[in-house]
Amino acid sequence: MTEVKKNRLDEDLLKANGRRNFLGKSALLGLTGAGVSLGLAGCKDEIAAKPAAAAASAPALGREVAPGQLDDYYHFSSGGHSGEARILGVPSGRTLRRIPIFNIDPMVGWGITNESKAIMGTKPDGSLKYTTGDTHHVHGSYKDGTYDGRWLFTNDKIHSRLARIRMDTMECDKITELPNVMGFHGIFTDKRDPVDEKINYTTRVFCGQEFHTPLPNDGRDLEDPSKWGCLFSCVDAETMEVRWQCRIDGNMELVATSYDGKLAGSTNYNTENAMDLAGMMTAERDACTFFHIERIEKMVKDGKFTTIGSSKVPVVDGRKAANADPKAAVTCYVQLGKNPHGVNASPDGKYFVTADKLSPTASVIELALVLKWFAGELKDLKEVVVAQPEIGLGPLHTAFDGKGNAYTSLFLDSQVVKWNIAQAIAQFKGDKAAKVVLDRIDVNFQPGHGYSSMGETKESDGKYFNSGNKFSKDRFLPVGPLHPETEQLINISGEKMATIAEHTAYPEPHDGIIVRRDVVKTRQIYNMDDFPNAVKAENAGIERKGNKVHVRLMSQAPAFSMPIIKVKKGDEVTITLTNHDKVEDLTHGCAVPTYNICFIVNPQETKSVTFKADRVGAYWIYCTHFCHALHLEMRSRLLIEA
Ligand code: RUQ
Ligand code: CUA
Ligand code: CA
Repeated sequence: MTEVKKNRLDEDLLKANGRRNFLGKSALLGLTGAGVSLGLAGCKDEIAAKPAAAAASAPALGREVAPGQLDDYYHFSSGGHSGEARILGVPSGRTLRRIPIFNIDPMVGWGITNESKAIMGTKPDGSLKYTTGDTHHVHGSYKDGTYDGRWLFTNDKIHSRLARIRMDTMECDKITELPNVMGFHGIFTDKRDPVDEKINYTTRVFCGQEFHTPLPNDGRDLEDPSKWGCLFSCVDAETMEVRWQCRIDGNMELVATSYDGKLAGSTNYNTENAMDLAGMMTAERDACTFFHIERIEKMVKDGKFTTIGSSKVPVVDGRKAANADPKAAVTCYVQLGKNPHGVNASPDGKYFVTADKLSPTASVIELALVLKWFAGELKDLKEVVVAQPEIGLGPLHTAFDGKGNAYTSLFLDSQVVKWNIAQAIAQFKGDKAAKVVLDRIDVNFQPGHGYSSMGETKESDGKYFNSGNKFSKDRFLPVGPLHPETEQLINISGEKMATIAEHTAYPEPHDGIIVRRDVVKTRQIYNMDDFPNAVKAENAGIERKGNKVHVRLMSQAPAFSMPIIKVKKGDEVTITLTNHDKVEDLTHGCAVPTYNICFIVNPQETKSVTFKADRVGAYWIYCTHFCHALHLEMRSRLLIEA
């Protein structure tokens, strides 16, 4: 068994090293570029090595899923600048599917078929508007405080887009571009309506903006960044239209929502409104910005908003100066440690926990107190922070086990730390005997996101924790300068954490959720009637209108419905293909040489492509997806005549 490399430090070692409460600015400048190297240098100080599954108190939770057996959980993760989302099985770590969203995927034909291009967005000439994307976070839709298996949402940081994935087919069905936003990073679904009792499910998605930009970004204020700003956007989960935006001071990174639907919060590492690295680290403390959803929507209803540039989306003022009176405020800025990163809602619905990144602390914010402040019943906003335990260096994200414990990733320490929220609150009140930190485990190396099974729901079950590690160094066979990342699965069901599995991940999954398998109800095959352009026996064949030729094709193993298709040079050819096979897993492909076409049709599915027949000759249209003993014979001749 591979040994777990012991690269850092126990509590005493940290103390002996004289850990600072808050790292100084000059030290931090060193950290940001070389911070990685600080952590990695640590990796070399290998102390003892212990077998991965040594933790005695953890009940057996294996990774083995026997052939023919199914995993207990789905793991939905983002894919970073691959522009996709991914599905794995937990605990096996088996890759189940990739979901192309902002990228082109020739296997399924995403970005190639007319239907997918319409979702991705095209320029007037029909070509794709964007072919790149950077997915960071995947979150599910909720009902009654837990996943309802309806939708997943993910962001594109590059072009500020929000995508929705339907969970019955695991395909993206809508993409919305946020107006006047750049650096759309944090995203979270709401868990219910703040007012209407009956709406106990997700109707909104909240989106945070990380990069300050001129408003609007039309060439004005280029030299005057003091006028630049950041917008918090609310998107309607059903229509995917942007409902409203709220302008704030500072910026936004991660986003969390409360279980009662009343509050959303976003970490704000650039309260300085700075434009460069040094400037973003001048303040000793930054903030978590809270949004009072009901009041923002009331202001929109009452017409108390502006608009920016050509966008019609209502923009409410959430900046500090406009929100000094708690009883009327739509936002408040709760002070935390320096440059906070993650913010996560505890499954009991009581707290947001932030990871303070450049401070060695997490901050625990009691949501009832935030509401009390908004009601004008709290003297000092500072009182909403009810704990600030020291947990280790470079805290980034926190997950929960539903038993009152939190698990925070420590980027610089290359560890995951388990700590108790109630004990942290007791310690903050002065209880010297409080035992806050309960366990630490080394991960390999530099963890970013960590998340637990059902951990962001009321059904948080405290079984598995996935550590998404940003560096793998020498843990796998070398494959050139680009290394894979490491996902490590940790059993958190006992007192001590135990690493039970690890697998590689193609860069760069950021965040994920681990969803119980019974929540997910997928279709086995498509329904032909859901496709208005389905090709059936009665409309199959070639239809010509001027130089527009429509080829309506059917597939049924092992043949396409037309062995010969004749068109003329200069024709605009549309091929619509419906797969008439009804057997589960019987997928056909369709490739057209020279014309750069490749896509698949699943059972009872219809897709189409359009291209200009600009070269004469014979072209074999063939099936790319192994479907039958005569799969190789499954082809048709496309003859393009002069
Ligand atoms: S962020 S490693 Cu894009 Cu989710 Cu924290
Ligand atoms: Cu049809 Cu292979
Ligand atoms: Ca800062």
